[in-house]
This record gives sequence, structure tokens and C-alpha cells, in this order.
Amino acid sequence: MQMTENLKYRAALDAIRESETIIIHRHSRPDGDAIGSQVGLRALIRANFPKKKVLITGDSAGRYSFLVPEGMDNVADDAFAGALCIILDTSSQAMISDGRWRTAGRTLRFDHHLYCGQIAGQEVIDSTFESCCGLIADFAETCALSVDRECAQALFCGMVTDSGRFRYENTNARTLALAGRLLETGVDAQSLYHRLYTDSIEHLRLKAEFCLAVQRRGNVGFIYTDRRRLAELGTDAYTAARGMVGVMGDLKGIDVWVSFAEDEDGVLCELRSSGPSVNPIAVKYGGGGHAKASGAMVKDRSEAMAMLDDLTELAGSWAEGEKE
Ligand SMILES: [Mn+2]
Repeated sequence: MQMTENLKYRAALDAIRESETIIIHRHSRPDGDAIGSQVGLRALIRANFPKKKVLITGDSAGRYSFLVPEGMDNVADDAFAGALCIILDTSSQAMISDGRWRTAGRTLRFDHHLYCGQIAGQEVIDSTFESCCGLIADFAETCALSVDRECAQALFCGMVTDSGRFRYENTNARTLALAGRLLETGVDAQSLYHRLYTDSIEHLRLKAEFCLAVQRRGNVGFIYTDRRRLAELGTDAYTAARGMVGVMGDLKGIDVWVSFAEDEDGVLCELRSSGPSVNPIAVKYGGGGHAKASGAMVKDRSEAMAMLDDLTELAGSWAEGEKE
């Protein structure tokens, strides 16, 4: 164990040690990393500090409910006052599910998104991790906490999903080493992959519609789905933006891609890149995320098209630089 690593996690471990009640939050509309880190950290604390009361809160786990069959806890308002609230996988306050963390006695945050300002009293932020689950796995290992199979399965799930099955470029030797040690606890990776990646014919057909809707401007790929089209397809803006942006990954000549989808409040924008960081553009339009995967919500189509102009310019000058 290195001294620097110890220092990085010491305050977080102390906060956990010193708190009797711990309530774990993560971002709303949770993905595999949000639920994985929430469930994984709960199992980690339970296994190592069995006397503590550990609760999880937030909106439904959705398709990741298999990691938490009993669902989120019903946390009473008065539980927060003396509690430690731990916020996971979230870089913006607006995204935290269950705002009662503000009423907590103490707050701690673990996150791997690009830093956008302090949220909790204590923070462990490291954007070199592919997932918040990877960060929690490293925390557990560095602090010599024991990791049981339930904890390992949840953390492994988040590492797999946030790294695109260990493919995105933030996957490194440390990712695979941590994941390997999680597997050693007896995680059934095959059944997990089956749960995560088995698709329905209906969804395959829906995906095909989005593949056909891909447009190109320079080295930027984009899909724009208006509300009428969403209704025709029987889907929602979140699915169209977040769920379909991936159909443009791995396209020859496309370095930046974005899926826009209209909903009642504006236009959801999901930005991806295999080249330049798209994060500054997401931030410019009020969003955030990672260097190569960010999101934002803009007010209307014309603002979305202004963002597309910015992305085209960014991707164009990046490609020019690559040629030199
Ligand atoms: Mn994440």
C-alpha cells in the first residue's frame, strides 16, 4: 500500500468508521455504474462494519433491478440528520437522486466524472477511473477491506458497463487487475453478461431505425429525433439520446458523434468522441460528464444545431491536427 493512496482514502474511511447510519445516493436514471457502486458499497460496508445501518435511496434501479431485487430503501426524513450521506457517480447536484442528502449531518462523495466543483464535505474524485465501481474497488483494496461475492458482482457490473465491456480507452491495466480480483470472489461473469446484453427483437428493430437515421457533417455523426418521430417509434427521448448514441460508435471517418432527442423540457444531447474532448462543449451548454462521453439538455432545436456547429468545428480542427 502506498502512502499517497492511503492519504487519498483515509478521510473517506474515517467518515464511514465514525458514522452509525450511512445513506448511499447516486445519480437519477441510474446506469450500471450508479447501481453497481451503490449496491457494492452497501455490501462492502455491511461486510466490514456489520453494526452500521446502511441504506440506499433514489429512483428505481430500472433494468439494473437484478442487482437489487428488494429495491431501494424507504428512508424516513429523520434518518438523515445524524447520518453520513455518500454520493456516488455524480458530478452535478441536480443529478443526485433524493435531494434529502442536503439535510445530512455529513456528506462524502466518490466520483470518476470530470470535476465540476465541490458537492460534499469530503470528496474522493479521480477521473482516471473508468467507473465509480472501479474507484470503490480500489478504495476497498487499498484500505484492506474484505470484498464478498455480492459486493464484487455489483462492482464488476459497473466496471463492465461504464468501460463498454473493457473497451473504452480509460480501460487500463489497473482496471483489468481490479476486475480480475473481483472475479476471484466467484462472480458469475457469463450470467451477468447474459443479463446485461441479451436484446429483444423489438429493441433490435428500434435500433435499426436509429441506424438508418444517422447523418453526417464532416467527421461528426449525428441523429436528431423530434417528438413526432419519437411518438411514431413508440420510444422516449432518453432511449433515443442515451440508448442510441452508440450506434454511431466505430464508424470510419467519424470522430465525434451526438444523438439529439426532443422531450417536453428541451432537447437531450448525448455526445461521444474517439478523438477530441467533447466535455467543454457539453459544459458550455450546461451539461457535463467525461472527456469522451458527455451530455447536456438544451432548450430547443436551434440551440442543438448551434451545438452541432461547435462539435463540427472541434472535430474538424482535431482531424486537421491529426494529419500534421
Ligand atoms: Mn459512472
